[in-house]
Amino acid sequence: MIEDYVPSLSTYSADIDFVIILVGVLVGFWLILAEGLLVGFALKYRVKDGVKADYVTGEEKEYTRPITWAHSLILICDVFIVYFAVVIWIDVKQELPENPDATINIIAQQWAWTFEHPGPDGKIDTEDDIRMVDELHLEVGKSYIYKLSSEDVLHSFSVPVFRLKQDAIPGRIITGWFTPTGTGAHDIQCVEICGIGHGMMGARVLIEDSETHDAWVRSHSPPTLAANTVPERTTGEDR
Ligand SMILES: [Cu+2]
Repeated sequence: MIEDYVPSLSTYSADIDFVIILVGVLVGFWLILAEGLLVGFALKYRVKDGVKADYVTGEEKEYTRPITWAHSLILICDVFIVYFAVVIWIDVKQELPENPDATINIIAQQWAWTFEHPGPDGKIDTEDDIRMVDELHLEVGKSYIYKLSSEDVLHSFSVPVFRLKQDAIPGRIITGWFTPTGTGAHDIQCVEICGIGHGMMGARVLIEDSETHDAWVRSHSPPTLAANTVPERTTGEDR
């Protein structure tokens, strides 16, 4: 339903959609019922010639019973919502993959995103890291841990196709995860008002198959390392 508008491209995006639809259906049902009764009663008991209005305190059993029944049923709906919300929250926000395939650093600042990807060695925080501004490159099917930080003010890292939203807080490094399940180029947004340029703080996530991703890593590895793979030059050319 929701994926017709925004593709669902992470292992947990369908779960988030499920909770959104669950809340929408349950709340929608009670909204329509309550508004229907309100309008129905307003019409049924509208002013009539010769009929004096009654004053009802609503404290009598016959009046409190239907309210108690409706109240209890709504509380049961709440239990369902809270149960699914907590289970999914734990999966998305509390637990991390045990053996992630890669770690990336995400640095927010007014008004751009810097993404640090592992270079050819596959490890982050090493010399061959690939730094990109407003461009996040991922490989489909790989599990990623991200370390999110902010250089200045509050920002919020949002990837709609992953159904992921996480605040970036200055002075803190926030760890989270995702596993992309489909390829393509999609939006990244900042969803926390962070200054005059907030609206321009968009970026792209490029989810690639392994061949394309490997080629991208190779083409962005630092020149010193790339030189190691090139046959040695003769001394004549060096001069
Ligand atoms: Cu921002």
